[in-house]
Amino acid sequence: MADGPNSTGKPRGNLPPLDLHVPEPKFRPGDEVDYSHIPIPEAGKQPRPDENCEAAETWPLCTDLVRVLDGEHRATGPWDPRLDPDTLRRMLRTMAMTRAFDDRLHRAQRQGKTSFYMKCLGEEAVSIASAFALADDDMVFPSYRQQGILIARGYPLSEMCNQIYSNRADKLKGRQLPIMYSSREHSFFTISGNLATQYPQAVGWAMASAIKGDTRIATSFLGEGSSAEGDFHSALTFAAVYNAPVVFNIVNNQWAISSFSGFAGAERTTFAARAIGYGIAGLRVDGNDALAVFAAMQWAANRARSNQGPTLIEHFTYRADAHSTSDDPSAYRSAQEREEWPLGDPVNRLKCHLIALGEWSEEQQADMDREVAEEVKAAAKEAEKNGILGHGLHHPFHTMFEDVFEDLPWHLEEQADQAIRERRTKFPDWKQ
Ligand SMILES: Cc1ncc(C[n+]2csc(CCOP(=O)(O)OP(=O)(O)O)c2C)c(N)n1
Ligand SMILES: [Mg+2]
Repeated sequence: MADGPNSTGKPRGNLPPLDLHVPEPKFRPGDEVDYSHIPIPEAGKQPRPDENCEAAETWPLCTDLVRVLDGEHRATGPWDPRLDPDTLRRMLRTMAMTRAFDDRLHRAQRQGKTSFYMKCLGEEAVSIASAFALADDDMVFPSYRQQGILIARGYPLSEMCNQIYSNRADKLKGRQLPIMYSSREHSFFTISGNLATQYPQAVGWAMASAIKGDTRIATSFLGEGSSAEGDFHSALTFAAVYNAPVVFNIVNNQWAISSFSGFAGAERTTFAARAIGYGIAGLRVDGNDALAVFAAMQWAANRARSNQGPTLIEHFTYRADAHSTSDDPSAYRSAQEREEWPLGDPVNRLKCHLIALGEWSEEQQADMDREVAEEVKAAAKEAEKNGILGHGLHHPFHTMFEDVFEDLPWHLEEQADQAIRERRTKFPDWKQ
C-alpha cells in the first residue's frame, strides 16, 4: 500500500508538508497605521435595487459599500433616505445622548460604582439609525453594543443605571451582568452573554410572528467575531429555508476583544458575502454613515414586512474604544487605528451634514452636548439613591432563589436557608 497512511509522520513522496495559515493583524502597538488597502467607494454610486427584487440582485452590494454622505457631508445617490432636518436632529441628539451615557457610566465603573461597563463609541450610528428605521414594536434581539436602540426607544436612562448598579430598583434583580438589559415593553429582548444565541432566537420569533399572521418583524445584531459561532449559521439556514421576516446585522467593528476580524474570516471575503451562500439578500454599508445605515435597515425591514424574506446587513465600522472596562487595547493594537479609520466618526459626520444643510451649528452642538450630559447626570444620580455596588442596597438575598417555580420547592427553601446562614457566619455585620 504505497499510498496508504503514513504512520511514521514523515512527508509522503515528494508532496509538500501540509501547512496552516494563522491570521495576523496588520498593525500592532506602536505601528504606523496605513489603511490604504481598504477600498472606500465613492458615496452615492451604489445602485439601490427594488425592495422586492430577487436576492441575487443585491449580491454585488455584498462586496461594495453603501454610502450616502460624501466628503463634503452632502447626502447623495439612490440610497439617500431624504430625512427631514427635525428627524436628523433627533437622530443626532440620540447619538450624542448615548455617547454621554457611555462616558458617564464608564467613569462610574472606574469610581467603583459598578463592576462592569461596555461602550459603543464610534458605533452609535449602527444602533440608532437602525432604531429610527424600524417600527417601535419590531422585535430586537441585540448584542451588548446596541444600548443606542434602547435609548432611541425611550427607555428611561435611570432604569438603565439601576440595572448597571444592580441596586434594589434593578428590574432584573441583579441577576444579569451590568449592561445586559431587557425590556418587553420596548421590544428589546434580554441581552445574553452567550454570544450569537440571539440570532436563532430572532429567527424563531420571526417565524412565530409569521405563523400567528402578525405584521411585526424581528431583527438581530451580533459582532463580526460572533459570526464565527455555529448559531449564526443555523439561524441563517432556518431563515433562508422558511423565508422568515428577519433582518440580520453583523456589526463589523474590526475587533473581537483582542482578536482581529481575520479570525472570523475577514481575510477571505466580506461578512455580507455570507448572504450569498444562503441565497438571501445582503447589503454592506458604511456603518459610520447614519443615513446609509438608516436606508439599509429601512430597505431590509420593508422587504421582510412584505414577505420577501431575510436580509443580512454588514455594518462596516470601527470599535473606537476598549472592548469593555475589563480590556486594555493598547496591549494588542496600534493607538493610531482610531485616528486613521477612513470612515471617520458617526456623530461628527451627522453633525457636519446638518451644518452643511444650514440646519445646525457648532454652538447648537455644544449646547446639546451640555444638555445631554446634564440629563445623563441627573438620571445616574437618581439611580444612585437606589444603591451602587457594595452599598448593600441590592435586592434581598433570598430573591436569588425566587421566580423559577410558582411555589419555592422545599429543597430550594433549604438551600436558601443554608446560603443565608453561611453568609451570616462569613459576614457577621450583614443586615439582611
Ligand atoms: C459563546 C461565547 N464565546 C466567547 C465569549 C467571550 N466573549 C465575550 S465578548 C467576545 C468578543 C466578541 O466580539 P464581536 O462578536 O466582534 O463583538 P464586539 O465585542 O466587537 O461588539 C468574546 C470572545 C462569550 N461571551 N460567548
Ligand atoms: Mg467585533
